[in-house]
Amino acid sequence: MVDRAYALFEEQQQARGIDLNVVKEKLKSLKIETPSWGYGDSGTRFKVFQKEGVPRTPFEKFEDAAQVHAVTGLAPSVAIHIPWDKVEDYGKLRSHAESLGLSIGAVNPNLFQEDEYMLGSVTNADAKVRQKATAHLLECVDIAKETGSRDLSLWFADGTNYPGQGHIRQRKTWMLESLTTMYQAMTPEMRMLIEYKCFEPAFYHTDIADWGMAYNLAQKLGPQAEVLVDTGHHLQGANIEHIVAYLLDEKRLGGFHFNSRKYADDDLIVGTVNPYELYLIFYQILDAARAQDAAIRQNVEQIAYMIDQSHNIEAKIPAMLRSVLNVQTQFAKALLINHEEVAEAANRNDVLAAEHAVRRPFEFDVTPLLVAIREEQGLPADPMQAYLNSSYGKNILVRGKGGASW
Ligand code: PSV
Ligand code: MN
Ligand code: MN
Repeated sequence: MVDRAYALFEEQQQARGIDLNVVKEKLKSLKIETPSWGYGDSGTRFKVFQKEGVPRTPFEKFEDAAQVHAVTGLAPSVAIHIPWDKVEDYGKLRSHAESLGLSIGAVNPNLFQEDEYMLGSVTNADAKVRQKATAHLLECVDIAKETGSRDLSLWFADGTNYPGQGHIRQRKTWMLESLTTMYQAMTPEMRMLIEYKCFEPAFYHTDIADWGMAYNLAQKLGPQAEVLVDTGHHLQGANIEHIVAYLLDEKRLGGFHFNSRKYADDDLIVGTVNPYELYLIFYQILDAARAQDAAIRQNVEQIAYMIDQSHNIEAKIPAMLRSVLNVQTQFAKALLINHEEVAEAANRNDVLAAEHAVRRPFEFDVTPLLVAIREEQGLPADPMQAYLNSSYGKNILVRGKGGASW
């Protein structure tokens, strides 16, 4: 039986020229990777809070991640962070993930938690430190081979706090040298996703501070290097959707680290602070999906949608559920944009009509649509409630406190 709310919704969308069957197919294909570190203990620089029931091992992180996928159908892969998720046998971790219906996603090297890296990793003035850092990048390529991961996500804390502390141009050369060594070790299927961040932990200069620097490195390295946009890594007021459109036009958008921010790299649940920004990012992606240039359309197909958050005060599995559901909601809304309507208004220079055509779908309640696709996929209509009704959250309390932390 077609639900009344859905029937009304369908009628409303049909009248706007939107085919809900197309929308539903696109919605069902959305996949969002969750990060292993989002399931572990975390905090701010003031304190890492220890929560009861937090996974004690990488294996348990995958068990928690499987809960998120089971009720949403949205999160079939999990990014790992090395050495936080270091295990003796990555084949075993891979089998464990697969037994849970998951795969291992992006491999994230960690070059910021050892004392030796205080003044930089691949850009350190000490050649021994640079070599050690590069060796870790190569180790991560080997791990990706074992885990079957396509993507290597690189974020560097490298930077300086004071003018003169490091030679900026020299460090730029060292960065490229190290990344070139890593790039050459990758298999043809692999991708290097280069993340940028405007500041923190370094406050004077950061070696890869913005998308332009990441893009420049990617261009020099080759077609398997692309830019990773972390939504929390921009200065106030930056137009992230513009960056997204620009990188797509250059066919260099590797993926996203979704999260919300109010001030800096807050790592809050995506879609909680500025859902319209997320919606407008999807608007640009869906517009690029209609591009004449097949290479742009292909870039859209290859985008890795990933969450990068730390859940400090909130329950971790529900936080991850909220995150992937928020992304799904904004994607659903963006799928209701009538691109011809926008283009037509823009071409006759009707500013308000064009803005209206973009904004209007954001204002629709897409619940009937989401409930319909979940029903068609055999998923619970309300995934959050389904998880909360399950005993999983209570059962994991036997793990006690003192689980994995970043
Ligand atoms: C640090 O800023 C950070 O949040 C980056 O966004 C990385 O992607 C993440 O940590 C994991 O290393
Ligand atoms: Mn990130
Ligand atoms: Mn970050």
